[in-house]
Parts: sequence; structure tokens; C-alpha cells
Amino acid sequence: MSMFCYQCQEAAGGKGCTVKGVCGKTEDLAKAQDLLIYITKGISVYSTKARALGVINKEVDKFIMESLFATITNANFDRNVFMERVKKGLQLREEVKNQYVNAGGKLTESKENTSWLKKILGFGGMKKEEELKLPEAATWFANNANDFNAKAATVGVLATENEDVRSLRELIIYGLKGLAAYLKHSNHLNYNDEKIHGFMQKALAATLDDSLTADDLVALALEAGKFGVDGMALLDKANTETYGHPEITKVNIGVRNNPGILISGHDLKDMEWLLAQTEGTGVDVYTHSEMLPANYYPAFKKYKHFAGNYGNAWWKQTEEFESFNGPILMTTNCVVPPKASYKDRMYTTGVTGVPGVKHIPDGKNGKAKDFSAIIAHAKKCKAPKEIEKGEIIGGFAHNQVLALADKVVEAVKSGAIKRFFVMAGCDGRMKSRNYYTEFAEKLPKDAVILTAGCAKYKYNKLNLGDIGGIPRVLDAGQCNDSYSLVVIALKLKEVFGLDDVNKLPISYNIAWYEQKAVIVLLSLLHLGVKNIHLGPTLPAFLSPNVAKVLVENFGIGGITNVDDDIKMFMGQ
Ligand code: SF4
Ligand code: SF3
Repeated sequence: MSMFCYQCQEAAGGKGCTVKGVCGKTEDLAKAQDLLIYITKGISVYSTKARALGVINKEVDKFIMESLFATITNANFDRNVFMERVKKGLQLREEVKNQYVNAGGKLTESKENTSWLKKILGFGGMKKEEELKLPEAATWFANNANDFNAKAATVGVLATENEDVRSLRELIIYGLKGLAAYLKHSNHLNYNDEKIHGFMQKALAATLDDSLTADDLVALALEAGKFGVDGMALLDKANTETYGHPEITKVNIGVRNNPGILISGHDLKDMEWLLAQTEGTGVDVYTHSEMLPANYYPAFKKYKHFAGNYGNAWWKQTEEFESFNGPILMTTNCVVPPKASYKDRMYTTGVTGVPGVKHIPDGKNGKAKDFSAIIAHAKKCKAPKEIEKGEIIGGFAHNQVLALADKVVEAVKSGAIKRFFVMAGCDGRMKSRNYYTEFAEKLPKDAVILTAGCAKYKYNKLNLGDIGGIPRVLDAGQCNDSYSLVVIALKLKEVFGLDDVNKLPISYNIAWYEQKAVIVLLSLLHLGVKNIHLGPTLPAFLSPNVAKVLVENFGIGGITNVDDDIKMFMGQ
């Protein structure tokens, strides 16, 4: 069987990548990732049982979280990393299995022996210990590389034959991947929620359970949404308690004359370390794509060598990294396999990786990562080439917007603001995404866009003006800061004395690309938000029947064309 992957919006032909990923994922990399996910499920069978007995293996928690995160679209292209993880995973599986047994857990179950002979003879009721029927992922072993490769080819997405069960299992797994990414960022700031780890493992194990019905799996997907809200709330707490609340900020998008380092991805701890280590070195730091919101945090704004943001959303990196001239640090997705022209200037860290690209490892015993190699590299480089000039404005996370609540409420009451549009999510390569630029341009002037994630780059540099001093594009931050938009919506619901969040004048026109958008979507569904429109296309992993459930129960829809959609939304 060749590869099969349909986890992102750019899945080939709207169905799935089967020869090579549109993202650049090769067949052997795809299979290694499949095998790793399979192993995490097997570990989760035991770790979930062990947890029920009060045994928590922290190394397992970390391993599963990071393994899920590493398989997110555009995070890691290094097959060796995944194969090493598979080996480590098998060791950990045995370790946690033994912990479970040592804590009194059984690998057998007691059954009545009711064979016909015994019944006729009048015995019956004899107890017999039988081995637990464990899924193969919990028992499979490999002796050599051939075993790994053979297994990897049989455990992918298509191993689940029923397309609806497959669709729901994958919906859950993709949600877990997004959740794992957010939890990892919280953990990096020393915030943790053991219940989220527990849920992730329970849900992974559940995807092996053939007795679960479609209804059970829908319920599990919504439960993932509940943990999605918890995960985003935890990260919000971690970020704001560590770096302060984002505040309204004008961000420079031009360049200075010093050499620079460009930092991309979502990890704010890496941002903190990089800013601290570059201070006084004569090297400036610029954010890229999803790191832009770092500019809004008080703790980072104090650095004079923090020069602003360079470039746009992830998919433009092949041009923009070339013209940046200096080294680039990728802290998370989205990495595009680099061109030779800047490959030697790219560095990965955390769960990211690209074969042949230098990787900055974690510091020992939780100490800061050592970015000195990147700084030394930057000193030898030219200053970035200017590709844009001017400023963009952002920092409208919940604390800042709620500080302006009176003004916002007044504007709604007076009719100056007629409707809000939540347009959070991801950007991507497809031309069809120009829909979002046109949509923003054509929206009535009394509508305000609430955004988060890299989707914003489709309209955050347009001059859309303001309404009585309130900008018409309010950027809350990274994709996880969609949580901020929820907090704002819930506050407005309270202020207007409504009993249902769907009665607010808010429409949801969300752009998705990778799996973090899946957990954001499940979180919104868990909160009871209805009539969310998803584009530019609906996920390939939704089977017709699963899509029908989402349409009928939650009013989920796609997009059509800008004019018709605006008419439809404004009539909501
Ligand atoms: Fe294709 Fe997306 Fe999977 Fe990459 S992540 S192989 S583009 S479906
Ligand atoms: Fe963008 Fe990858 Fe999703 Fe955090 S950087 S939103 S696509």
C-alpha cells in the first residue's frame, strides 16, 4: 500500500495524498508517522488502565504529547526522528505495562466457563482466567527494521475499513494533535493539566476499540472539544501570567540595518530565550507568521532589539526566508522543506525537524536552550532586505478588548457595529483562499473582523479603517488565542443578557489548514456555537455521513462565493 494522508486542507484532489504529500511529506516519512501514532495508541491502552489505578508515568505523558505534535502537518520532515521515537515508544509501552501490573492491574479477566459439556453435566459457574483481549497495537513487537517497515505499511488511516468510523477516529486524532501542541506550549512554561494528558490517552486508546459506535465516537469528539477549551484556557493563563496581557500594539513590518534572526512558529518560551540571549549582541530579532503576536506581550516589548515582524503566513516562507538574509529559527509548524538558497540558514528546535537542517536541542535539566550558534551565524549575515514598510496593529486579546468593553457595547447598541465576523484559523497556499481577502474587503463597513491564527495575513494589511476608533480587524493573537475570541463572545452574551451565545450578532467564517484548527473547531462545537462555516474546502477526512451529522446537529457549512456568503451571513 502506498501512503495515505488526508489530515490537512491541502490533501491532494480534496481526497488524500497517496504518492507524496502536497506538503512535501514522502511516502516513507508518512508511514513512519503512521507507525508512531499506532504505537502511541498501544501505550495509551496501558497508561489509561494504569491511570485508573493512580499510576501516572510523566515520561509517557510527555512522549505521547510530543509524538502527536510532531506529526502535525509541516512540523517534522525527518524520518529518523520518527523511527527513533517508535523504538522509544515500544520501550515505554512495556514500562507502563509493568507499572500497571505492579500496581495490581490484571492482564487477564475472569470468565465463567460455560462449555456445553459442562452445562450438560450440570457444572457451570466455574471461573477461568483468560488473557485480556488487547488490541494489537498494545502487543506488537518488532525485531528489526524490516518488521518496522512491514508494520508501518499496514497501520495507516485506511486500516479502519468503515469510512464513517475512520472519519470519526481521524477527526478525534487530529483534534488531539492540535491539543497536544497547545499543551506542549503550556508545559514549556511550566503549566500542566494532568487531566488533559489523561483524556488524550483515553481517546487514543478508544480509537482502537471496535465496539464503539458512531454515536460514541461523536461524543468522544465533543469531549475532545471540552478538553480543547481547557487546553487553550491553560495556555492563555500560562502566556498571560508569564508575559503579561497582550496590549494594543503597532508592529513595524519594515526592516532595520542590523543583521537579524527571524523566529517563526508558536513557542513563546523559545521567543523569550532568543530575545534574552541576543540582547546587546547587535543582532535584531524579527517575528514571522504565527510568532507575530509575540509583539503584543509586555514582557517582549521591552527589548529594544525586537524589531518587528517580517513577512507573512507560513506558505510564503520560500520567498521571504530567501530575502531575510539571516538565520531563521523554526520553533513549531509550519515548516516548508527549505530551498537550497537558505537551507544552511535554517534551524529547527522542539518537535520540528528537517533532514540536513541544524537542530537546537532542549537545554539540560530544563535549562534555557543555547542559541549561541544562531547568534554567531547572524553576525556573519547581511541585514534583511526590505519587502514591506509600515505598521500593522494587533493585541486585541480578551483582556484588552474587555478593557474597551464599554466602547464596544455602545457601538453595538448605537448600531455603529452591526455584526462581528470570527475569521480565525490558518492561511494556506491555495488560490481559492483569496476569497478571504475579498470577503474582508467587501464586508459592510459596519462589520468588525475578530481574528486569530495565521489566517489574518489574508487581510491584516488592508486598510479597512475603524469604527469610532475600534479597528475593523481585531487580531487576538495566535490560533490558540481563538480562546480569547470565545471569552469575548461569552462576555458580550452576559452584557446583552442573552441566554444563548448564538443569539449574538457574531458569524463564524473560519479558514482551516492543519490540525490545530481541528481542536479549535471541536472546542467551538463543545461550547454550543452553531452555524460555523469552514473553508476554503471542508475536510477530506469528513465522510459524507459524518459531514451530514455535523450539518444537521451543528449547522456546519462550507463557503460559496463572497457576495452570496456575505448576504447569507448578514441575514443571520
Ligand atoms: Fe497531504 Fe496534508 Fe497529509 Fe501533507 S499533511 S500529506 S499535504 S494531507
Ligand atoms: Fe498557521 Fe501553520 Fe495553522 Fe497557528 S502556522 S495557524 S497554518
